[in-house]
Amino acid sequence: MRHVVRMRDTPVMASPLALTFVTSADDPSLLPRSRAEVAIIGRSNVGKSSLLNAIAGQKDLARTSKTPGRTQLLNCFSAKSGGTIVDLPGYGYAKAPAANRKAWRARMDRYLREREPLVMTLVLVDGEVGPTKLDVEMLDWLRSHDRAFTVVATKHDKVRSSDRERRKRDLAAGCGLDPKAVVWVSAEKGVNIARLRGMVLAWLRRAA
Ligand SMILES: Nc1nc2c(ncn2[C@@H]2O[C@H](COP(=O)(O)OP(=O)(O)OP(=O)(O)O)[C@@H](O)[C@H]2O)c(=O)[nH]1
Ligand SMILES: [Mg+2]
Repeated sequence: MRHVVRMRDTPVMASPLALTFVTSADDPSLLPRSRAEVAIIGRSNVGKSSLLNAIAGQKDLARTSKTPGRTQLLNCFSAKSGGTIVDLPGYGYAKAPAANRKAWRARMDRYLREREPLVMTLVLVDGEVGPTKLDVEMLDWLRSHDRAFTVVATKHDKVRSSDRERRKRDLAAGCGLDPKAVVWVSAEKGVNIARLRGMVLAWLRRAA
């Protein structure tokens, strides 16, 4: 697969990745030019905005919410070191009207298919819940369109330590991956955030 950066090969980055909010766009064509872009995608409430805040070491950079479906637009942030990160709207919010879900789907397809600087899509999967049907569909879509992705399992702190080994195996198997390919994080407790920052920095340094 293109653009694979393995966790063990990348330096950890203890200091926050300096990010600045650029724009919220409802269409990918309105996003700024970028050298390289990393996208964050996952079901509603999985912890996308929290992860972005943790990477940036800022509490309120991306809005987080207990109300699912909060992030409706493509929220674009630029890294001081170059490149951009996009926090994408969450999928699978049951209460969203069908017309909204359809519009979301079309927007995502267009973004993932056409966004030229996109070098890596982080697919967030809830570590407590495991991959949902929509997560698996998203992974299948990315595979069939030959788009590079990395699965990030969130909320590591919510999985009991006695369950973790089994959960790691099950979550990876549900995603069709080797357990070593999945990055487990906790935005709340800072687990693996420095490692993920190092990986993001490495991706942003690559030209698309
Ligand atoms: N315990 C725990 N809770 C978390 C973690 N990350 C996120 N959460 C909580 O999960 C909820 C959803 O987090 P968000 O970051 O807003 O999720 P999101 O994926 O951006 O949601 P949408 O924007 O609606 O798609 C919030 O209540 C967060 O506090 C984590 O690592 N551990
Ligand atoms: Mg969000």
